[in-house]
Amino acid sequence: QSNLGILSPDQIELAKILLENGQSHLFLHWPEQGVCDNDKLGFFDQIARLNSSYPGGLASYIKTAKELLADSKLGKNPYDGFSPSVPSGENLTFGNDNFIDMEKRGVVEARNAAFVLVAGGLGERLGYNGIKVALPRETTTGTCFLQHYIESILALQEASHKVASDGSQRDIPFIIMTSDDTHSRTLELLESKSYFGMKPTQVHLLKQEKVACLDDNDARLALDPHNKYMIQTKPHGHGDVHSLLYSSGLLDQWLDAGLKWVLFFQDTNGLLFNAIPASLGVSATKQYHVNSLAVPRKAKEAIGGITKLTHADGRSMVINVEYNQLDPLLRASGFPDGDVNSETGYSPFPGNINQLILELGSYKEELQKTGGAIKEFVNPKYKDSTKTAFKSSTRLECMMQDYPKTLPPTARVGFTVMDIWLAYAPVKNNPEDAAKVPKGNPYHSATSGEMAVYRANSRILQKAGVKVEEPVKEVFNGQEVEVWPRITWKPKWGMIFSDIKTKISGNSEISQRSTMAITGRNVFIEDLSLDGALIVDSIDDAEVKVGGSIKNSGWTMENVDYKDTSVPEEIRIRGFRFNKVEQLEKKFTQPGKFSLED
Ligand code: UGB
Repeated sequence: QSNLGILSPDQIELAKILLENGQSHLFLHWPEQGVCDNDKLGFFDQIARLNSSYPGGLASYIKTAKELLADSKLGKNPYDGFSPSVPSGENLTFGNDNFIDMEKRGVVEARNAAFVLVAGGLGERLGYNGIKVALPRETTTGTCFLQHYIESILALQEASHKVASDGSQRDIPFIIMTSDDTHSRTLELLESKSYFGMKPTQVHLLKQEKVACLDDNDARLALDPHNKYMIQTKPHGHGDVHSLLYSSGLLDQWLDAGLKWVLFFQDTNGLLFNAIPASLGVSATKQYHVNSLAVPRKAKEAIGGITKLTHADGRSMVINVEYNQLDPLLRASGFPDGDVNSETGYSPFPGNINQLILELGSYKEELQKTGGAIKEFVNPKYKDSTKTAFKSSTRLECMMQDYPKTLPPTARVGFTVMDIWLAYAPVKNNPEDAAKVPKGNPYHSATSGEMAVYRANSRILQKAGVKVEEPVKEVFNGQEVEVWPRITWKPKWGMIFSDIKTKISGNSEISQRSTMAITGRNVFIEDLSLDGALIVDSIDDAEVKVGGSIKNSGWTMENVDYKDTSVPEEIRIRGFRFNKVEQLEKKFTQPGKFSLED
């Protein structure tokens, strides 16, 4: 077209790709050369980005979109020909001998691991204005998710170095996938907090790009309603993490350095590091290429179900079936009641918590074949039953847990089920929606996420021999939750159960109304009777014995309404705040041996 005369050869190539793939409508409104030329150049900058950030480029995106939209129009089931059944995997029980062995094995393996956090999502369901990793995991200490993740990785790294038979001291790489919505705020948080003690060279941010929106069944790209020289874009989903890792070159570096494992995790699960050492131990013992972490799942809960799919032609795979697809799949394949709880009170399909452990060698090999592209899906909202027009533009999406879909049948794909109280408490839902969750199903809110941290820590201490009083039920932001004593510790105090047990001796008890925050490393609980609030902070070279009877007015909990905008958002979304009436706070800043009386 004559009005493309200002363009460079590269830009002309891009224009050709668009024209050859049914996108001439993008240029129809373009005025003659000399008018809006800067806008036109801006358009091609964006097209170049969209083209280079997608495996196979825009032509491939449009081709796949046409195919998936045609399937969707026909109402084709992506699981056609497959019948679902309940897969078998590894079940771990916290604290038993097998669990302890797996944790120890996991610690040995940790120095051969890289951790990848997918944190490009804005969390629309939560409706929080900031980035989710900056939210406090709990408000007793105010430690945010990102800090907790980094401190957990550092604690694992240190524990792993201690048991390394060859004495090697490799730093564990930590990758964070961000997006335009989260990138700068994630970087600012890291920089303002000196990377929470991690070496900045250990941390890599990989930013995912959004993908082009589609206006109709012919996969015509949608123009931005506010700028007709821009394509409208939306997030492509967490599956982008694989192509970004592949194109970053990091996988080769890791293989050269002798790494063996890549662990993927999501932005707001405050319990996940309770599950990592043991499940990494399972991966190593079973030599799994793919290990998905799972928890018992309530039917219809908004987490995917791990399912064995067997095709009529003999193929079979163990894969996550997303929550909105599991029920229709079951109904279509001989389970007329669909996704329902069994007599255990849970769905027979374990719930995917999207924490994946991949074996690096086979992962790299697979990505070399696929370029990191993950099987996509499309979810258009049609105007009517003719399925000819959309209510609003749609786009292709992909999920990181769909990685195994392209693996050969020889791949060792397994999963590890753990107790919910130990492993899974995400913060995804806003208070209003959480209050509407059917009774018995988890709220997945800021309230339940924080309460779950206290419950897990209390139960771990109970298992280690401390008499921790049982919880009381309270309602915050319309959600009834169990309130256990507010017990927290830093990961370096104890990453695995056998380490935690070495920090506890004698007969100790903690009342339900108590708060206990341990921020030091060498803090030993011995014959402690706590009824109130106790805060112990110590440098690594101080060895502190925490014992005796401590009674004070403690920290009480006050209700806060989530609509009360005079209270900071990160507090009001949990529905309570602490009133720090009285506490025993001890700081030990010198090396040596101490007790609370010192
Ligand atoms: N994320 C990105 O990094 N980029 C994106 O484009 C989108 C998300 P959600 P979802 O464990 O509870 C998943 O929105 O996708 C990050 C699993 O698919 O919180 O609804 C985002 O920042 C589901 O099977 O969850 O559901 C966040 O860290 C089930 O396991 C992560 O991706 C469910 O999580 C997840 O995004 C669960």
